Amino acid sequence: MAIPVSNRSRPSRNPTERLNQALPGYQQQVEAALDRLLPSAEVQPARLHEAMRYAVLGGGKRLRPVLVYATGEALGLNPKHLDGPACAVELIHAYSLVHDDLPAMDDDDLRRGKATCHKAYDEATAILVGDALQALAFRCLADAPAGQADSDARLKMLATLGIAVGSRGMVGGQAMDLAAEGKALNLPELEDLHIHKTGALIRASVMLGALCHAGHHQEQLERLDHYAKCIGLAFQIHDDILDVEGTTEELGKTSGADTRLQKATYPALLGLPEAREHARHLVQEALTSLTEFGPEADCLRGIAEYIISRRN
Ligand code: GRG
Repeated sequence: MAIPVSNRSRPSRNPTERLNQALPGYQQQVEAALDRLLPSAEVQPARLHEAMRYAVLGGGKRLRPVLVYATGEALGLNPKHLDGPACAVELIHAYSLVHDDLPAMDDDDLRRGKATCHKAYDEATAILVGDALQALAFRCLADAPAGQADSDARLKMLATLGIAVGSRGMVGGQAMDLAAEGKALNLPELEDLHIHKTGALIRASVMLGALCHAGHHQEQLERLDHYAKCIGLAFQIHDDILDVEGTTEELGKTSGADTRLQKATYPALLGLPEAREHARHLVQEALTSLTEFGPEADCLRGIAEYIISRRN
């Protein structure tokens, strides 16, 4: 079945330009929505709410919410109505970073250019921050604006996110990562780990955006899903490269942490040039998945390019 696309069905000359044009607006939109959603630091328990706001607001690239808005844009939805899923994926992401930084996991002091949550507050508070952010993500997916989604679509979105971030998705990937420390993984094993740990939430971000469109159909979902799978893996490969090449100042987190923790990474396994080439190949595959979409998918195309050219 042919995918219905607008009659302007050609990408514009420069998807990066479209992304640069849209990015600040989408970042501000999700920041404002998160600010409204998170309980005020005046509300009891005040210290917990203050720490939740500390972990979420004022930092990060907001890649996952931007993917929700950009997918909506590709399907002709008004991004103004997508704050629910956009906030949900960012809240899950923020929770994963807070927990990942704990001494029991990666034990990091710096995140998004400032002290990690357990350093700024304490370990017990950081655990509770992660728990509460995760609960808030599902609540807001259930009742905040979500495009044209009816109750059935909402249920599908809740299930999609639940699967993506649970033991068969992100948390499972984290468990694989911890189990792999100090061990030599081969390429398929490393890929499997990252498809779960980092890729699952990126994939869910695109899927949630697509499920907000009442008229979506299967083939469209499959192409978007393949796009998301490819950019998710490319994102992680580039993250591994930045861990080797970037400075702590640029990254806003401790560079070289993967080497310190003896993690299996793409550069360690393939060498830097081949890791770079692998990421580029995945981005090309992601772009090919969008061939049937017109210029309305330029923001998604721009994101694919951005993922392997970013400096942090
Ligand atoms: C459930 C504890 C737990 C962890 C899940 C996502 C994850 C597994 C851990 C995060 C650790 C990490 C640094 C993974 C590498 C890829 C990644 C998710 C990087 C951070 O994402 P960015 O670059 O961060 O989008 P910003 O700060 O820009 O939002």
